[in-house]
Amino acid sequence: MSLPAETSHGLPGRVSDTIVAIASPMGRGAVGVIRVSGSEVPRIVATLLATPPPPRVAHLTRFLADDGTALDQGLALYFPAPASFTGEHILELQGHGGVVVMDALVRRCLALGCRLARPGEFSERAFLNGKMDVAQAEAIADLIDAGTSAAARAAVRSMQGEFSARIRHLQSLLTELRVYVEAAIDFPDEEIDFLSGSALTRRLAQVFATFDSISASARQGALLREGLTVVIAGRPNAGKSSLLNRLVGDEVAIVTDVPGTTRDVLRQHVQLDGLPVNLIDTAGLRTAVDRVEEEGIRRARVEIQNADWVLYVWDAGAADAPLLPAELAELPPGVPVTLLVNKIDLTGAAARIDDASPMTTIYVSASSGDGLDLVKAHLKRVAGYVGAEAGALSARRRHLDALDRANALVHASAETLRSNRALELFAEDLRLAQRALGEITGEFTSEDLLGEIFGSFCIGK
Ligand SMILES: Nc1nc2c(ncn2[C@@H]2O[C@H](COP(=O)(O)OP(=O)(O)OP(=O)(O)O)[C@@H](O)[C@H]2O)c(=O)[nH]1
Ligand SMILES: [Mg+2]
Repeated sequence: MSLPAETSHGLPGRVSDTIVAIASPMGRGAVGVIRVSGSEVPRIVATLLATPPPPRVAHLTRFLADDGTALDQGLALYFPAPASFTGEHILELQGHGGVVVMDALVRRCLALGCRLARPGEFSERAFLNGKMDVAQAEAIADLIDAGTSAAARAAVRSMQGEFSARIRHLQSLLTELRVYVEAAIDFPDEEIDFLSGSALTRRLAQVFATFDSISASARQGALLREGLTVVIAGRPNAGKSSLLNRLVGDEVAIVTDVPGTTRDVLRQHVQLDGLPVNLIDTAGLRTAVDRVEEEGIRRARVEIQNADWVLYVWDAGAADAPLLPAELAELPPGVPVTLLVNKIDLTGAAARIDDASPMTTIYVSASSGDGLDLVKAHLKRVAGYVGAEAGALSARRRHLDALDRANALVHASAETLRSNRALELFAEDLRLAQRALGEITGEFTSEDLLGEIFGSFCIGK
């Protein structure tokens, strides 16, 4: 795959120094892998290996020290440029995975003119040489980090270029639209036809539908990768820890009838049909009675502030129900909240979900487990999770942001077009939308952001 000629990141297209890194995990292992990439590789092959390996064939040989003795014996794989992962000459050594032997091989490569690779530098070179785009490189990192098999499958799809291909398809739809609009600018006599005709409406509808379907797949992928952070909050004794225990299926939190039992923030990871959820139990919110509780409540508020979703637990038997709205109003604005009315086993109410505004209320019993399935289904629904097998593409927040920005630009611009017929503005907004999409693949990504993305990868990748 080739990169478009116009790039904004200004990184050099060719990097010639030769880098080395241990690509396998640190520590002892049956096999340890060392990767070398760059222009010096042919010379290193000639000096380091007892016998020269044929290109792209596993070759058993000795890896030599400077005095000609063997440092190790193993497989050498030589990939001459450009048919390699980075697009440069690559030598991969599969030796014995001991700390000392791996270290000796790296030192030998350094002595032969290599330098140590920075984190993600192999992937960065692959990107610079047009071997893959940034979204694909990120998908490799996501595959390595995948915590569930659903997340891994989504990462493989993106790594193979499915996400990038769909982004490029969307870009080409925008290009067609631009060509169409620019033709209307050049031939103003036909402008009326252009605006009133159904062709524009049809094209726009196609663009918006494509935006929606990519966003949906990407959102699933981001969810699978990052999960949903759900904070359980509420007054002391409302049953927060009991609820956590129920959702986790284990007695992880201490439950007593003493108000103020929980002080530390408790984190538990659960999966709802493949959707990773970080559940956080917190100290009950009230005026603290001592310094320890005060700190617990402060931490609880920090967690609430950072939550994707808050489950606010309320004791169904609480005598001061009129105070509830004021309590809810104290929660930070912008954080979505669902009210859980707990302990319905005491009031005799039925488990149910009430989707009325301003917030959904679910009636549950942490003791009996009634209504917990409603809570789980509700969380999956608000997360927009449609199931592990729904064709998710591994994606990151920055991808979703770029998609949303591009989508908003086209939407807003189409609106103005209808009211004031400013074709030039419309064409310019389409160009900006294409640029936003180009940030996903790295076509238009600042050098700083690229550095940040690749710098978060592991060494040897
Ligand atoms: N009957 C009944 N009792 C419950 C239910 N949920 C919790 N409780 C009881 O309520 C008391 C407080 O429960 P916790 O889960 O510790 O409450 P909490 O909200 O974590 O309290 P703090 O940690 O002090 O903030 C315990 O005695 C629980 O057994 C429920 O659904 N029904
Ligand atoms: Mg508790």
